[in-house]
Amino acid sequence: MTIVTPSRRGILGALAAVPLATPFVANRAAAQGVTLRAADIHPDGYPTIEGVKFMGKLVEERTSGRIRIQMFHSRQLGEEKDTLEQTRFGVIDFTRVNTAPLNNLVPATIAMGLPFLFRDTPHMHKVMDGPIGEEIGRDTTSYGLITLAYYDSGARSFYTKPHAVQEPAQLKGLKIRVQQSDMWVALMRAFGANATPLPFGEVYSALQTGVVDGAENNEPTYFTSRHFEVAKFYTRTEHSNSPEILAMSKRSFDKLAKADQEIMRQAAKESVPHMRRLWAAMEDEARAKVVAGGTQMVQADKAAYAKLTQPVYDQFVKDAKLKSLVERIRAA
Ligand code: BDP
Repeated sequence: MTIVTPSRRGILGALAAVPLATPFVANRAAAQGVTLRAADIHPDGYPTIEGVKFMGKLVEERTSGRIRIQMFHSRQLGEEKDTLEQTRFGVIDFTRVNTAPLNNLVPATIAMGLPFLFRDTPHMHKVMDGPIGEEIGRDTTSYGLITLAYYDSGARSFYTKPHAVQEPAQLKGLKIRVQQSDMWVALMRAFGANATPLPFGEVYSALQTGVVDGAENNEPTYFTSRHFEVAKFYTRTEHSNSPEILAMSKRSFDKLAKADQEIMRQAAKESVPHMRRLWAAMEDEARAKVVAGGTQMVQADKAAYAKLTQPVYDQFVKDAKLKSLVERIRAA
């Protein structure tokens, strides 16, 4: 008898709800076209989704319709940890995730989320668009993932239910949801909060029912997830600028002809400026909407937060590779 645990049922259930995928076989692709599946947890219209759709349009044009990309948004294929696993094993062809769920799998990705490491968005772009981004991207390959692009994710800040958290001392005793990454758990501890790792889809009800007192994210996500309805204080700590990764399953990638692989890489690359334009507009829009919805925007004492982060660096930037990445990111 197979025991189906709730989480397995979740994944299988999600897959069953989706139209049956055409098995991806290269010669079949040549003969009748193939539809590749992409997963994202965000709702339709979110800049990451639009980035991948833009890429899909280019791929379809450049392969004369032989290869199409179908986007499954809004967690239709599961939470990020699930879609990452499924992408690694070729069940899904692409997944767009934050760097955090990759941290425990691909250590180099930790560098991208470290607190206060990127000075601002231009600094993050410079690093991710250059040799460091390429180097970290290469590292995902041995885990079955081809990194095709880095998308923007702005800066992450706290949002809380009971009060704002201008000073880290105000986080004491608060349960704060974090992404499922050891580095993120350690960071919350360093700030003095109680870390509660949860999948993204559980955060709204966790906030509502008091399982957590707060979470942290960029403004667009705070808005589109409607978390602003249940946590009204948004304190600008801007403690991390961890970007998003668009990864393709290596299994799916390897089945493509060389020329099609190149089309895929190039289309993903061209989707980045498109995504970034949408992102900048979305940040402004989200800020205005949450304030109109009753959010109090508060400026944090960022220096006080930054001062507490050394233990995270001591714990996670230990080997030569991470040390060198951090040094080079700082110098960029
Ligand atoms: C958002 C990222 C998404 C993460 C989410 C989270 O775009 O990939 O899943 O944060 O906090 O900003 O889980």
